[in-house]
Amino acid sequence: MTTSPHESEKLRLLAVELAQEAGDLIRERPDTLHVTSKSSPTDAVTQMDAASEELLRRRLSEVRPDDAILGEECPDTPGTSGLTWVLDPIDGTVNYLYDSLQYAVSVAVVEGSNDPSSWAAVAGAVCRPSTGDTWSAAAGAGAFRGERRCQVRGTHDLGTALVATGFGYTVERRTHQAHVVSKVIPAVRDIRRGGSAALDLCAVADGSLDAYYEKGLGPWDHAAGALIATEAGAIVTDGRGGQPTSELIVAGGPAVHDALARCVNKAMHDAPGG
Ligand code: LIP
Repeated sequence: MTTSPHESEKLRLLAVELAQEAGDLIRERPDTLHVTSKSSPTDAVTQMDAASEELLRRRLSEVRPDDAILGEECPDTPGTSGLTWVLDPIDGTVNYLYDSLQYAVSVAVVEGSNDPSSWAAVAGAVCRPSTGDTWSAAAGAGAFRGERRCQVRGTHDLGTALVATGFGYTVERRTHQAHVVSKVIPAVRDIRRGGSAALDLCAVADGSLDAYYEKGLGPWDHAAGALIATEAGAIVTDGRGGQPTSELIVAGGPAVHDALARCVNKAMHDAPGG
């Protein structure tokens, strides 16, 4: 990575500021949410997703005009600096739609590539507007929940690990994932399904989960949370030693990650569909 520790810290502070600004915007829910769908009738998006990303993009054009932007809801913006901001304006959109607490704004900045299999994460922040919590990290400088440093749990046995996962939006994908989770449930303490990948990864970072896995994420879902979990001591991979991709993300403490990756990979191999 070519970004200096000092510059990475400045970028972390900017990511926190931007995530919190967008969090303040979406926390003030309008009387009417205008809901449309994307990949399937259950893949919801609201006007607040768009408003959040528009705010993030406008602020980045002001303070980081030479950086590229990759966001969930708007077309990519090219850049010349070598840095790319990766934005999820509302992660956990269905939770937001149902007015439950587990939704977040995720802001990350990466360098070298905008492909999650090869980018180098520089800094990131995840804001949960419903509770005012913000997790953040700069590469090599640790992970924080507010001002408090995060550390993964030291669980040593998959059989006592609390594991989160998520499910996609198409019947074929959900059928496949139901088969996979049916093999994971007997192997772990219990399963949680929170509805936000970014917050699941932050939960691994601060020890309120032991591990997390999911197939089918967008790069914006995990860009910030994966760095935060890594900086808290987690191993975060594609389940096969590489960086997370849309095929699979597996995150967990050193003693649990490999066992979970083996369990999930076998279950995915044996499950129908994909
Ligand atoms: C969500 C992810 C979650 C996944 C959901 C959805 P979104 O992102 O954060 O982990 O299980 O299906 O993809 O769509 O709310 O930004």
